[in-house]
Amino acid sequence: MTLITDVALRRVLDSRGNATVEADVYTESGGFGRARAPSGASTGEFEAIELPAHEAIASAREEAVPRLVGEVYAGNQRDVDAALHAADGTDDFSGIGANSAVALSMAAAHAAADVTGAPLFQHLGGTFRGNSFPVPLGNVIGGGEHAADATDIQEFLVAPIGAPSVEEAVFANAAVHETVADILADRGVPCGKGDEGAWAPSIDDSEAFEIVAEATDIVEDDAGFEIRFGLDVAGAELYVADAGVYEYSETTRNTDEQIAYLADLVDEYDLIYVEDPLDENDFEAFAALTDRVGDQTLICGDDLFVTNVDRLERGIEDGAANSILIKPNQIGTLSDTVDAIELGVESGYEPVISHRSGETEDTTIAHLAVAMDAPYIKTGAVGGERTAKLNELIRIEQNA
Ligand code: 2PG
Ligand code: MG
Repeated sequence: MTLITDVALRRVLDSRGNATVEADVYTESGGFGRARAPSGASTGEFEAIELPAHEAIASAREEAVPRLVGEVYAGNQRDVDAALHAADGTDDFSGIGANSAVALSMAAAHAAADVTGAPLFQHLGGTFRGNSFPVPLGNVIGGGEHAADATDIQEFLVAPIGAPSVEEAVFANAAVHETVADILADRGVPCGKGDEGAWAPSIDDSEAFEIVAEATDIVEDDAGFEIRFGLDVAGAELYVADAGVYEYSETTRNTDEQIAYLADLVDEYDLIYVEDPLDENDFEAFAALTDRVGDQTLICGDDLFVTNVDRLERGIEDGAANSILIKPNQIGTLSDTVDAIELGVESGYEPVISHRSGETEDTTIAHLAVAMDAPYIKTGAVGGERTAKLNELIRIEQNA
C-alpha cells in the first residue's frame, strides 16, 4: 500500500530568502507527503552537511530517487532512511545533502501517514506514545548569529511551564514577546527582529535579562500560571579557540569564568533551560556546569550533540548534560533522529525538539514533538514559519 511510486524535488524559499529543498512522495494507494528542509546559521561543526539546494536536488535525483521509487515502502521508515544512506554513501550526507535527505525522509513519513489516514504524530508515535504535549520555548530577544548588533547570547527563551494547554502556552509566549517590545519602547530602545522573529535590540545581555524577567513577570501575573525563561547561549559562536576564551562585546571569559557566569545566571534568574552554554568540543566543561547546576535546570547540548547518537553516547559517559536538542536536519533522517531521542530518554536526557533559524511553513517537528512525548519544543514565538508549527500544535491538541 505504501510502496513509493513517485518522488519530486524542487527548490523553494526559506524564511531568510535562501533556497531550500522541498520533497514530494507519492505511494501506490494514493498516499501523498510533502516536507521541506530547514537551515541553520549557528550550525554545529559536526552536523550532517547541507549542500546548495540545486546540488542537493541534482544529486538526490540521480542517487536517491531510483532507490526509493518502486523499491521501498514509505510505511517502513527504517527502509526509507537506509535507502537514503545507501544513496548517499558517506558518513555525513555530503553525497546527496542532508537537506535532500531530511526532506525525503520526512515526506515519506507524511505519505505513509496519509495512506493510513492517521495524523503524522500518531503514525510516528504509535499507540502508546503521543499522549502528552510539549511546552513551547519562545524566543523573545536574540542576537548572536541571528541578528547583527544585538545581544551576545543568541536566544532568550520563554517557557510557560505552568500553562494548562499548548494553546495557552503559545499565547503566553506571544504576550511576552509583545510585552518585551513595550518595555523596549518605554526605554526608548528602537529595534527590529532577528531571523527567528525575536526582538534584536542593541542592548547588552544584562539589560536583556532585566527586560525578559520583567516581561515574564507581567505576563505570569496576567495569565495566572508559572512562566520561566531560559537561554540558548550558542557558546561555540562566542568561543575563540586560539585564545581559549569566550568573547563577549564588553568582556572575555575563560572557561572557568564562563561556567561560573552561567551558574550564577541560573541562580539569579531561576533559569529553567540553558542550551549550549559552552563550546561544542568541550564535553568536560559541559560536565562541570551540569555537575554544578544540573539539578536546578536543563543543560541542553545542541552543537555539542548535533542529534548524533555517537556524540550523545560520549556525552552520557562524561555526564556532559541532562538534555539534548533534536534537529532532524542535523543528522539527515527521521530514523537517526528517533534513535537520538530514544537514547537520550533512556539515559535521562530530556529531548527538546527544535526548529532552525532558517525555516519554512513545514510542520513536521510539531508532530515529532507530540509523537515522542518530548517535554519541550523550541520553535519561536511569532512569524509565519514559526506560527506554522505553533498553530499545528494547537490543532493537534484540539483533535487528539
Ligand atoms: C539553534 C538554532 C535554532 P540555528 O542554535 O538552536 O534556534 O539556530 O538554526 O541558526 O543553528
Ligand atoms: Mg542552539
